[in-house]
Amino acid sequence: MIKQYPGQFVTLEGPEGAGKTTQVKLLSKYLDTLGHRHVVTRDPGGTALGRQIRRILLNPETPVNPVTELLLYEADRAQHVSEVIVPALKAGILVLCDRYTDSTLAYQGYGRELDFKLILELNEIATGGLTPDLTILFDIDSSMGLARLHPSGHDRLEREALAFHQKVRQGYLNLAEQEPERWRIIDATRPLSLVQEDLRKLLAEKLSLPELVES
Ligand code: Z5A
Repeated sequence: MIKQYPGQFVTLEGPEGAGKTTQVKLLSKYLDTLGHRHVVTRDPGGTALGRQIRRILLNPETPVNPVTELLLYEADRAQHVSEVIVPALKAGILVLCDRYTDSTLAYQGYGRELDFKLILELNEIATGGLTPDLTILFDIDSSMGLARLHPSGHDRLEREALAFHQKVRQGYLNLAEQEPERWRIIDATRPLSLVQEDLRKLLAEKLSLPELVES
């Protein structure tokens, strides 16, 4: 892994309902109490332009071809990396990003079965080769994750069949296995407080932030 900027870059990944968003909020509050500078952001929708793209992407009423979908995620990402992520990393700030390039490999690659080489190339173009220092997989069985979501509010991806979500989950496990240095896996089926404890421990170890673990 090549260290490109003074700030540290952590991405949170996982299938539907794994609890990433809840956990990153809890972590952010804790970092605030420690006075540790950080940015919490998300993919898609981390910029003003990205929020417009996100609305199109997740709207179940508008048909979107799989390649169009892929290009929209990558367009969002190119803006997000240049406008939010890289400036924060250059300023030495910790960036916590809810989903990133691995989501595209998991959902559009393993889920939609688009060409991996194409996705890798587009990921490279959109990010300029920016790779996370640490990627945390919040792993959960697909039925359990989907059961956590609100029944009335399902977006385009959440409406996919269980088999699609199972391919996504298995895809994540494959990705983590291929790059064990960068990935860490958390069992996201456990209670919130235990998952948060694991998350802090992993960050403390991998990013040399001992203050994240209470003595
Ligand atoms: N996508 C893609 O296809 N390609 C890409 O390149 C990218 C994304 C970047 C973005 O949706 C969608 O875009 C996403 C992938 C796709 N698929 N979908 N749909 P999003 O940004 O709206 O949301 P998400 O990232 O998919 O969120 P999520 O998976 O639905 O949820 P989460 O962030 O992992 O979980 P949560 O919101 O924190 O929690 C979900 C519920 O579970 C909530 O009611 C919590 O209170 C509950 N929860 C959380 N943790 C626990 C525990 N430990 N126990 C019990 N209940 C819990």
